[in-house]
Amino acid sequence: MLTVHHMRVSQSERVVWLCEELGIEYNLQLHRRDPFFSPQSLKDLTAIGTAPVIQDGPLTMGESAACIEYIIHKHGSGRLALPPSHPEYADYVYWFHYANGSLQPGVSRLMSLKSAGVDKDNETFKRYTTRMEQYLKHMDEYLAQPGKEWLAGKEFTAADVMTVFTLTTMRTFYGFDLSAYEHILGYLRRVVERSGYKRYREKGEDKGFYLMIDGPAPESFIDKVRRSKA
Ligand SMILES: N[C@@H](CCC(=O)N[C@@H](CS)C(=O)NCC(=O)O)C(=O)O
Repeated sequence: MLTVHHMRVSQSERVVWLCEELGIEYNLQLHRRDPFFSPQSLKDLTAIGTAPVIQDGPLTMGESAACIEYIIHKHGSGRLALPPSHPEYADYVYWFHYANGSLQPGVSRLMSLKSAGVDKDNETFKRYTTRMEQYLKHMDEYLAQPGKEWLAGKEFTAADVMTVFTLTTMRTFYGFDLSAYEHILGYLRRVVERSGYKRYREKGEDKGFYLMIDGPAPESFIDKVRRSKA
């Protein structure tokens, strides 16, 4: 049986959500941050020690995109991936890779600069802030087009599963503002209505955690910690 290791409030939400959308059987192992990074129980599983991790027979594997492709093709009969013959195949491949190739690194860079105490007026900070705005505007413009309800058009796919963490939960680590992106906000409202997403929130024990689908920037974890120490 497939085992999915999920660390609460982390990128591994993608894998739990995927399994719920596919409706496959899996064994869920929950981990909690200790206090911010991975607990020893996760560190022991892979060379890098980050979440997610999946186990399937002799296989133990991390890296969300790899876990998602593996599960779709080994356990999901290819569902939620689009085949090359599909008219929206290029959109599917593009947005699937955009998630961890551009969008997530875009926020991670800003989070790292902020946690290192770099000022927002710093040239590098400003350059990466502009780049992040470009990433979001690009996605917003795509979703504004007729027939682009999801990132691969009319069908919900794994490209959506890859992307939503960065637009929601990640905002607790770096609280960026989505107010200017009405089509992204509309998209997020559709996402959270999905029964698979609701089941992930329940089973992944992320339900008590504030759903970050509103426009204004939520207070980030870094700010909360600084405020509590002030
Ligand atoms: N590119 C990796 C990133 C994994 C990653 O950095 N996960 C974070 C959770 S959001 C983590 O485990 N952080 C804990 C740590 O670095 O100790 C993926 O997509 O799986």
